[in-house]
Amino acid sequence: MKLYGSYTSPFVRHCRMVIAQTGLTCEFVETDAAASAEQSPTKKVPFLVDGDLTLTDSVVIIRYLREKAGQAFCADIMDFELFCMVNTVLDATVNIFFLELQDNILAANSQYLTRQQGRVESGLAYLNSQHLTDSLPLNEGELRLACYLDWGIFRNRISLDDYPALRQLLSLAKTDPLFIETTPPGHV
Ligand SMILES: N[C@@H](CCC(=O)N[C@@H](CS)C(=O)NCC(=O)O)C(=O)O
Repeated sequence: MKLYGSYTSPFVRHCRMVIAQTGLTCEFVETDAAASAEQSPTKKVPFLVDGDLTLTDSVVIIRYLREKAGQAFCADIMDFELFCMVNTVLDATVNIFFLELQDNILAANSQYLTRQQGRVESGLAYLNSQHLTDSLPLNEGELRLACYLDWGIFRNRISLDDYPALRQLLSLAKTDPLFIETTPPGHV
């Protein structure tokens, strides 16, 4: 089994966390944008290849890995709701990030990106108001959230100054040896 991705991607990090948690054997193949454009129809990372099977999205990859290890994936509907909500906010943040990085388009100059930025802000405020665990292990939605927050801070896309519950969740995640082990190079 091979997981293709970059060390910095929060989507890939979540998959790497699940591989570490489940103890499954999976080779990590570092893959840049040019390689993913050639090798995946979605032109994104992560993607996973297991024999004849190719999976092209972190959600299906995580479900596949959990089930292969005999674990449930988001059995609780509110865990799945949190997971999906984080995905929406994460996608919006990644969208803003790439448009600025690659095309120098700023949210201030784009009506749609302004809407995306608003989505990030209202999403973070809502997530901060949710009941989040104060002890390990994190559930799938909380793990998704921790991967997002750590990436968003590293990329200077978000600030948690106004969000104590999100700060607390990220601090808790950082006490997990596997979360530390999957920290992208360059993160502090
Ligand atoms: N829905 C996808 C999103 C993956 C994604 O957005 N990956 C980013 C890296 S963080 C990517 O490959 N972007 C390349 C592009 O948009 O061209 C998943 O959950 O796997």
